[in-house]
Amino acid sequence: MDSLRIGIACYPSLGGSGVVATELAAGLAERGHAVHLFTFSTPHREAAGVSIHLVNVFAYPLLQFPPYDLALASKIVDTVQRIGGLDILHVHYAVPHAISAFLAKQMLGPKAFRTVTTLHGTDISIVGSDPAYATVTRFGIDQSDGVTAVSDSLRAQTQRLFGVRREIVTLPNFVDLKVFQPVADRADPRPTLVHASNFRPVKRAIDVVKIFAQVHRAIPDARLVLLGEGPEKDPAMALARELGVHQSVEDRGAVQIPSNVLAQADLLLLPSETESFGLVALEAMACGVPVLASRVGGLPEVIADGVCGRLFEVGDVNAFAMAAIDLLQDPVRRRAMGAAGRARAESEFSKERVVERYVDYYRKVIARQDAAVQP
Ligand code: GMT
Repeated sequence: MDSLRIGIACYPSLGGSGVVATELAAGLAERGHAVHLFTFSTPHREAAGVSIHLVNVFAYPLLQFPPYDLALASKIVDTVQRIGGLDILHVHYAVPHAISAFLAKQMLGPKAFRTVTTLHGTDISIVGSDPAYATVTRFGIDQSDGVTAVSDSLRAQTQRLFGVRREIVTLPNFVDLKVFQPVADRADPRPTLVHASNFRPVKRAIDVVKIFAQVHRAIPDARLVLLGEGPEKDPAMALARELGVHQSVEDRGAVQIPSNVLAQADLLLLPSETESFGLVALEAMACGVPVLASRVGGLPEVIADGVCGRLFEVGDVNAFAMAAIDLLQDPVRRRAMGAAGRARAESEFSKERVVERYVDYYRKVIARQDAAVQP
């Protein structure tokens, strides 16, 4: 089948939507499509074979808030005119990318591409639904030729919060099963819990430390490894000191590809307040590591409760801690859960499978007439 010319716009962030967009770009390029990625700094994950177009925002003293969305739209139009066209522009995280895509499309007129917006989570649940952006986010969603969400839960939440009438297709996140794999040898034999996140309040890093403190009381050689950076890292470390467990907490900071650390763990803790998908849970499953997570958002669609991990109510620190202690003391059950997680990652969420689903979706959107909803 013909190869496509695909533009991808995303945040270059270390986790979440930035990783999904970059991995997708690389996967599409590997399949022979011409891929152009638009973002404001070099993405953290490597994107072999992808042309990267960095957006420069012009700052001027009058502009208290330099308009990134306009600079992005301009960059897309200039690039499309230079390279001779794109078939699809796929933007990740609705705010403000769906609006930049709309603007670029208007500017290009009949020569424009079709647009696809992927909703990732906080672009709907926190940022996009804030009164400051709600109206324009709804418009951006309606004006996209295709819209996908990373879980059924996020799809339903979008319909509920925005009263969106148009079709939203669930295309889940995915994992590179060759990069995220179980390992046979452990560098450190101590029972190891891992938490990886951007340490924003929504991740409840304080709960992570409270859970670990209970585990440490029952299993004194247990350790907690923290991956990532963010506003609640310092408060979490301060609590670890207060609870007397700081010497068993290892702060590894921001790690580009967390596969080595995840694969060396016994359990992943993800006690988030809300989570549309929880990419790191899938990455841990691919490494054969069971996940203890909150029963919220899209997490139950990723983690089969009792099969590849356990799910608990948000904030139920005791339940998380008891389950962690049980599993750390029951290697047979833990390994069975880890193997089930790997099997689920292989059957449902492999990079090959999901990248192909995106290509099929692009072709469907390109073939369709009048995809966007009229205002
Ligand atoms: O809000 C964040 O935590 C960041 C955000 C992102 O765009 O990087 O994460 C969201 O998208 C990820 C990729 O689709 C999902 O795995 C996360 O669950 C989601 N975060 C939330 O819903 C809180």
